[in-house]
Amino acid sequence: TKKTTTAKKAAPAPAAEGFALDVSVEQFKESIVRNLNTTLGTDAEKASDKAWWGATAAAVNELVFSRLSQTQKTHLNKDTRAVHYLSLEFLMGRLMGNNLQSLGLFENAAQALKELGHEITDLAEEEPDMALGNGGLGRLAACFIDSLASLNYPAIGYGIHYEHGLFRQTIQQGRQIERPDSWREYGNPWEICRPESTQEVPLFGYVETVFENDGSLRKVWHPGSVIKGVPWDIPIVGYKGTTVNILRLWESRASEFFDWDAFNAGAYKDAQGEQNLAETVSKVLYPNDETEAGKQLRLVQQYFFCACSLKDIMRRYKRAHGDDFSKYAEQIVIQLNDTHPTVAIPELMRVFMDEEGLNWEDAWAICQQSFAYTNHTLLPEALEKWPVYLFERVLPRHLEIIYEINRRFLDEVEAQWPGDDAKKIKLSLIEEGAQRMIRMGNLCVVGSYKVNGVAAVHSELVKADLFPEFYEMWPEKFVNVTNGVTPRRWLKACNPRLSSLISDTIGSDWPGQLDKLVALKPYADKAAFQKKYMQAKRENKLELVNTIRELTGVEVSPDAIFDVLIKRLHEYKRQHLNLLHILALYRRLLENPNMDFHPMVFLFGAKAAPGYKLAKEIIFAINKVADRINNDPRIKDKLKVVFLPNYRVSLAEKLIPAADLSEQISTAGYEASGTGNMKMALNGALTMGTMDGANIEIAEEAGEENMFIFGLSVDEVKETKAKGYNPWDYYYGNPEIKAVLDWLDTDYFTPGEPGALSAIKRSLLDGGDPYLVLADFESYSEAHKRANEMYKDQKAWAKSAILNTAQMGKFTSDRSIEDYVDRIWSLKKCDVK
Ligand code: B1H
Repeated sequence: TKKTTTAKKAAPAPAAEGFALDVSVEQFKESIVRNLNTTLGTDAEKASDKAWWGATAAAVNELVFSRLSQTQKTHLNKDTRAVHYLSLEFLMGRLMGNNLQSLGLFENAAQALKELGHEITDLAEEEPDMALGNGGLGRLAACFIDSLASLNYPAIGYGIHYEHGLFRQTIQQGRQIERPDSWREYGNPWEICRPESTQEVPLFGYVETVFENDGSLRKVWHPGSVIKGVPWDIPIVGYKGTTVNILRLWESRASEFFDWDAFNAGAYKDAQGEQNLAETVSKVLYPNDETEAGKQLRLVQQYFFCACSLKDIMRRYKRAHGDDFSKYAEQIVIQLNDTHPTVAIPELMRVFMDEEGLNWEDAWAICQQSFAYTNHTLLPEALEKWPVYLFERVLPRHLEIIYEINRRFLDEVEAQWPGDDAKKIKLSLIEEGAQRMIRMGNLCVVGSYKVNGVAAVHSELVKADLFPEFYEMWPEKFVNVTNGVTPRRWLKACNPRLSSLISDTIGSDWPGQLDKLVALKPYADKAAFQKKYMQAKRENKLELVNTIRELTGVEVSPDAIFDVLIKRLHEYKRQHLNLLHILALYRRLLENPNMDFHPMVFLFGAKAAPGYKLAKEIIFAINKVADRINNDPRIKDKLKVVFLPNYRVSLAEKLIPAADLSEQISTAGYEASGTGNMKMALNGALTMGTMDGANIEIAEEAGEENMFIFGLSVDEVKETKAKGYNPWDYYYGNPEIKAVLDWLDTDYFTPGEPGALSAIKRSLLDGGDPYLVLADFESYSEAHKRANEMYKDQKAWAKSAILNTAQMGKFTSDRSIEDYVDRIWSLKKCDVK
C-alpha cells in the first residue's frame, strides 16, 4: 500500500527586505499587467502561465535596464580596471528568482502575482534553465559573475551564445537518451542583442611574408573565410548593490563576406558551405565534461569567442586610451577559465603585432601581464592538446606565433637547466611524436602571470604533480583560490524555509556576509532551534517527495534518510561505489530483514557524456537496481533508489534543501574542488566524503565529527597505486564484495538478460579498477553504518547539521572573488549611484 504524503505546505513568506527598491505591490501589479499587454501582446483574461512569467520578467527588466546603463556609464567614466572572465561555459540556470532577490523585491512580486491569481513558484517553473555549461566549471563561472556584481567590481563575462545548451536527458528502459535543449526556442526575456557591437572573425587561409623596404619582415594573414560574431548581453544584477554587470555571449552568423560571387556564379553549394560553418559555430555546447574530443569545430568555437571578446576589449580600451598600449595591462585582466580560451594568448599577440604594429618584446610583455589561468582538473584526458595540423589549417598565423613563443621559452629553459634536453622535451609547448600536438596547459602557464588551482589540495598538486618544473622556474606564479558558491541562489532563493529561520534567529545580513552564519553556533544544541531546523528540513523533504513522484512515479517516505549524489557521471566520482554499497545493503536486508537499519532513500542525478560508454552503463545499472529494489516487498520500503532524470541547476535547487546526506565520494586526488559539496553542507546535509578537493576544507570548517569521512587519502592513493594495486585481492578477500559483483553477472536485475550489468564488474576487475572503488568499499560501508546509527539520535543529527550550516561561511563565492582580487586581479570596487 502506498503512503499518502501530506500536501505541500507553502513556504513562509520571507521578511520584507530592508534594502528593497521602492516598488510597491500595486506598482508591480500594474507593471506586470501592462507588460502582459504591451510586451506579450495578450491580456489577463487569456494569458498562459508562460505569458505571465514573461510579463513578470519584463516588469523586472524595467527596473534592471536603467541600473545596467548607469553601471556601464559609471565604469566608462571612471575608466576602472576590470576583469574579463573568458569561459566556454556559463551554467546560469533560471534568472527570475535571483534577479528578484537581488533587487529585494521577491516578496512584493510574489504578493502582486498572488493578487493577480498566480503563485510565483509555479510561474518560475515556466522558465527554461539556461544550461550553457556541463557541470561545476560552468556553474562556478555563474556564481563568480554573481559575486563580482554583488561586490561592485567592474567585470564582464565572455562566452558563447549556444543555440542548444547541454542536452536534455530522458531515461528509456533504464538508458540515457539525449534530446536537444532549446532554451530560447520561444525567445528569452533576459537577453539584449547588440548588433552595433558585432565583430568579424577570420579563419583558415594562409600567411604571407612581406619583405619591407627597410629589410624587416611583416606577416599578413589572408583568411579563407570570415564569420560574424553578434553579442547578446545578459544583465547580471548584484545583490543589494546598484551594480548591474553584463555577461556577453557571442552568436556566430554568416558575414557580409559571404561569397555572393560564388553564389551568383552558380556555386551555390560552396557559398552555402560557408554559411553553414558560420551558423554551426555557436550551434551547440560540447557535452564532454572533462574529456577532450579534439574536434575542429571545438577549436573554431574557442577561437571565435576569444577573437570576438578581445576585439570588444580592445574597442573599449581604445575609446579611453587610443593607440597608447602602455596602460593595457593596468586596465585589463583576462581570466582564462581552464585552457579552453588559451588561444586568446596568441590572438592578442597577433593583434598587437600584425594589427597595431608593436614589436614582439612589447607585445609579449603586455600579454604576460594581462592573462591569468585557472586550472580545474588534473585528469590527463581533460588536459587539452590540439594537433598541430589542425592549428595550421584553422589558425596558420597563430601556429607561427606559438612556435615563436616556444622558441623563446625554450631559451629560458636552457638558461635554467643548461644542456638538459629531457626538461625541454617535457616543458615544450609542442609534444613531439607521430602526431605533433600543442599543449594548451603549458601555453597558459607560459603566457599568464598567475596560475591558480581551485582548492588547497588541488593547488598543491598543480605545483607538485602537474607543473613541477614550471613551479621551479616561477614559484610566485602559483596560487590557490578555493572555490565558492553564491549563497543568494544556493540558500536564500532555493531554501526559503531555512533562510527565514536563519534570518529570524541571527538577522538578515548573511546572504551578503556569509560568515555571519557562525552566530548560529550557540543554537546548535538548543532543543527549540533544533526542532525548527529539522522541521524546515522535513518540509523540504515533503516537497521533494512530491517532485520524485511526479518525475518518476516512485513513492518515498520523508522519514527515511535522503542520501543525495548529484554530479556529472564519471568513474572518478564513483557513482558505482554508491551503487555497490546499495547492493550490499539490499543483500544484508534480504538476509536479515530485522537488521537494525534506519530506512534510506538513495537519490541520484547525473548526465553522462553521450560517448562515455561505461558512464552510460552505470546509469543503466542504477535504474535497473532501482526497479528491482523499489518493487521488492521483502524490503518493506526500507530501501528506495531513485534516479531523477535530467539533472540540472533547477533540479539541484529542489534536491539540495532536502538532502540529509551529501555523497562526495571521489577517489582522493581526482576531484579538483567540488562545489555541490559546499551547497549541500550549507543547507544542512552531512557530508559522506573522501578527503579530496574542498571536502578537506569543509572538514576544517565544519569539524570532522560533523561529517562521515572515509577512504584512502591522496598520499595513500598514490602509495597504493605505486605498490601495484590489485582489485582481485579485494574480490577474493571480502565475500560481500564478491557477492555483489557476481550479482551483476546474473539476471537478477535484468530478467532474461544475464550479464546486462557486467560492464561495471569487468571495469573493476579486468579493467584494474583505476579509481580504487574496491579499495575504499569497506571504509565507505563503515562510514554509512556510522551515519545510519547517528540518524536515530535526531538531536545529535540536528546539532551536526546546524553546525554545518553555521560554519560554511568560507564557501561563499564572495570570499573566492575577494581572494582573486587580492592574489590575482587587484581590482577596486566601483560604486554606482
Ligand atoms: C572541472 C572541468 C572540465 N574540471 C573540460 N574540469 C571540459 C574540463 O568540456 N570540457 O572540455 C568541461 C569541464 N570541470 C570541475 O571544475 C572540477 O571537476 C570540479 O572539481 C570543480 O569544482 C569545478 C570548478 O572548479
